[in-house]
Amino acid sequence: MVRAPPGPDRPGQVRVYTTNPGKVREIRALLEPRGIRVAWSRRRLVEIQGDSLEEVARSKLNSVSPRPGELSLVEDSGLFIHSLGGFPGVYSAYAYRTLGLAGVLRLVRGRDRSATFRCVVGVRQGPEVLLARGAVTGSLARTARGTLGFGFDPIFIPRGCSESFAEMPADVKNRYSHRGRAFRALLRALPAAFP
Ligand code: ITT
Repeated sequence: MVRAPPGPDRPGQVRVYTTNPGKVREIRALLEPRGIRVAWSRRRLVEIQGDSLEEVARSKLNSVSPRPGELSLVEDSGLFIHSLGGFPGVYSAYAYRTLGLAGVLRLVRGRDRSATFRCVVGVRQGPEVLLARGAVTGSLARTARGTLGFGFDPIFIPRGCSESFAEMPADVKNRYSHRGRAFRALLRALPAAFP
């Protein structure tokens, strides 16, 4: 395939701002096979405690200074447990740090175990901001399973699968995951940047 040279509509690379190396592994597996270079800034961006993933993604993007020839990218994700009214949701990082997997599993003991992972990915190109969303519904395992992935992966089993996300390599997880879906939506919405 002949690609147009980098320009205002077609940046040379994407720069991902995240502290989470697991996200970067998955984002590379999504973008690099399409010939998109992924640079990583492991910086904690100013992150508001917002009411929605969209609000948090926007606030992260607002604290990024775009570099010429690059598309700045952030994402915000969370696990929404249906029987807990969507908790931990936007508090997922806090719940993961303080309760851990065992603590979250204790919260759903005796309750319906269905849950949805949601991801909002945002890019900023000059003054423009574009958000794309992805979600996957599944159920919480009885015990943690698998060693791959990160975060809540060992306790989340996507609907229609028998394995947890932590039992899937990144490219397989991406086929089902909230992140895979959000990035595919982003690629569809940005045909000029990702021809
Ligand atoms: P950045 O904000 O720096 O990108 P983070 O890990 O804090 O990194 P989030 O706020 O998006 O990212 O994630 C909230 C929590 O949800 C955090 O504990 C993650 O480990 C977890 N999480 C996000 N995506 C996940 C996924 O695909 N699988 C398992 N856990 C995930």
